[in-house]
Amino acid sequence: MAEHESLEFGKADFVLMDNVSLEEFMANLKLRFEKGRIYTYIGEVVVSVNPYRAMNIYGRDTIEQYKGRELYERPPHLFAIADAAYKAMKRRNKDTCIVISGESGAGKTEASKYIMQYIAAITNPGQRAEVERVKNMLLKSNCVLEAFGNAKTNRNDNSSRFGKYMDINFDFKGDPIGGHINNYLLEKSRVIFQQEGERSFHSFYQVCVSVYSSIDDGVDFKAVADAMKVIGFTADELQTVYKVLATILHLGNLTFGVDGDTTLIENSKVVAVIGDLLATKEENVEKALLYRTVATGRDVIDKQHTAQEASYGRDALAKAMYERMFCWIVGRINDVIEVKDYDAKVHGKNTVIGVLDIYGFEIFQNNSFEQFCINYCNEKLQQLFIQLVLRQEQEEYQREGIPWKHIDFFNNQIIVDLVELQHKGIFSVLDEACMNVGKVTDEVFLQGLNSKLANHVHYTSRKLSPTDKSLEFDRDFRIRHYAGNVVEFNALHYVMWPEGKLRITEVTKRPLTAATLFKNSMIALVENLACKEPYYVRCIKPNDVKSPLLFEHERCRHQVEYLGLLENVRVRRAGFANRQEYPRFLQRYKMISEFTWPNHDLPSEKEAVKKLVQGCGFEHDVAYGKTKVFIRTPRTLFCLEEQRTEMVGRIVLFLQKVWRGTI
Ligand code: AOV
Ligand code: MG
Repeated sequence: MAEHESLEFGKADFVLMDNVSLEEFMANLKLRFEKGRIYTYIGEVVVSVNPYRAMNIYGRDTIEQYKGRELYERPPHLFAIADAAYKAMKRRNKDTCIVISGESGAGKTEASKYIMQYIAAITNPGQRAEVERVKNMLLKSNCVLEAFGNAKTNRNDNSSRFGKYMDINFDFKGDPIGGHINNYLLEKSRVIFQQEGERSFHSFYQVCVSVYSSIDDGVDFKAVADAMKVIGFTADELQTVYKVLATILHLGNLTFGVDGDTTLIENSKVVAVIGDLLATKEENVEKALLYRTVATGRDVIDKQHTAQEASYGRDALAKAMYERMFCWIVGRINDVIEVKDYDAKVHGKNTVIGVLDIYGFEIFQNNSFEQFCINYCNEKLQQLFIQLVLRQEQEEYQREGIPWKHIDFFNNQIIVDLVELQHKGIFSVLDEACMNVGKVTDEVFLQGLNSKLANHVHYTSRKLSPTDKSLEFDRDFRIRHYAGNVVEFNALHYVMWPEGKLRITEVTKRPLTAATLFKNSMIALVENLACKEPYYVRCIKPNDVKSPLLFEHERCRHQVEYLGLLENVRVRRAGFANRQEYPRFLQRYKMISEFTWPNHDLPSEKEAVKKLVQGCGFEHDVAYGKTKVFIRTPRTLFCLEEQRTEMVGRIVLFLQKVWRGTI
């Protein structure tokens, strides 16, 4: 429980609520938001409410207050969770990760940046130049990735349109020596289409320096260019990036028409510009846009596109160019920040802290393949949270024979299965539909969904529910997500995803579809997170109008419910903050009790631990499992640690005296 805060600001830890009820939870959340206390704990989980205003709580002085302190010593803060993840990594040699979740605009990306800034600020006390260089690169990479991977949406002026997982590697001293970024599915359709009120990726406006009221693209352009130079992009590489951006912009201006049997480009001047930018002849550009190469038997011929095919091709080219450039930029950053084999040998032990900042759950007017993937990704992370925080916790108590009242929570595994299950899930059906080269893919896809998922409670479609007014078009289908939000998709949008179609290569090896690639990357991500010690930040968006004053009760309640925060409080209250196997516990604290130091004569280690705990007066705060001792509040652990430190000091002093012969 966090101290140093008056109750006037509400309860700093939801675990301290008088009654665990939704009303009390909401009242506390609201009070704290209104008092400018945007962070509140549930044990070690940070709940954060987006303040929508600059807060004076991230400066150097605040950092100093959190550095090396225990979680419950200071008011709740992201810095405390970052410090806890850092300490666990450094003291116990554990890989840790910080998982930040919440819907679009809830404050995930801002949180991830503050966490990285904190870690940068508290490390490298020796000011080693190489470490400073690495830290600078890691921080600068954010600015570059946001320019190319973020965009203004109706939910968020700076919405992440890609998922990002960043590992920061530390040496044995606990200083950052490198990192690695994994990026997940960029929403590249944004390059060719944006909904009303939205923009394409920031980078396009930065090169054009258009002015949008709340985004100063001109200033950002300079900042991004400087950051890229610091990271090591050469002047040539920067020029190339600008040329690719310009090419994509010009591609967007191209229109196609027909003259008799011939498809033609209506604005040929644009072709010349594109040719110039790509350093190729105009004819090559024209040919690439108007023809496709097909193999017929032994011959390879150029077949002319229809005007519509040509415009699909133009869009696909623009999207692919942007995506490849984005991946190339990520790759270039990784080249520079990755720990090289040589460094690893020099630095020895190498542990990591991973920071995950993904695109949040979202529903648009038209939801296509990309929203589907984004929302599936959020389902996966919710599943991980359930497994690690809720389920595993309960299972461990059961295994250890600790009395435990089961707590119900909604398990979203059923929706994860709906999407990813082999043969039956939506991704599998999509893959199958894509194999029917030549047929009308979206129809096959929808038929497959309707036949395989007809009885699934989280799926329906216009065909299955013909009277449902919200399913307006024949190709609409709907998924009920864990967030309780109902999201309608239109199968038509799926066909506009050319990578989803299989192209058969010479060796008849089928390339994996975009859907399968994404699914695999999510499964790998979750596996990677699951083997680290996780820390959670759960972000809440207080209103839809970016107001610092408005706490929309219904909106917040909904998020509290679907994030499972109340269940989290219940599990935490019934649970124990810390647990250790008996031998390990004894080894660490045996010197603080006369019954166990230097040796004990009790029948088992469990009995010895009991005696030790009783002697220290912590009996009321502890439970004994089959193999582990469970400690309810962190304060008890803190006291044990303090006593241990004191005893170790005394023992060392004693030994020194013996050594010097003064005793
Ligand atoms: P997101 O990452 O969760 O959405 P952001 O982190 O981009 O959301 O936050 C959205 C906006 O809210 C920011 O641009 C800030 O204006 C404001 N904001 C968030 N956190 C803070 C804070 N701690 N202090 C002040 N302002 C804040 V998305 O990427 O769309 O899912 O995909
Ligand atoms: Mg974001």
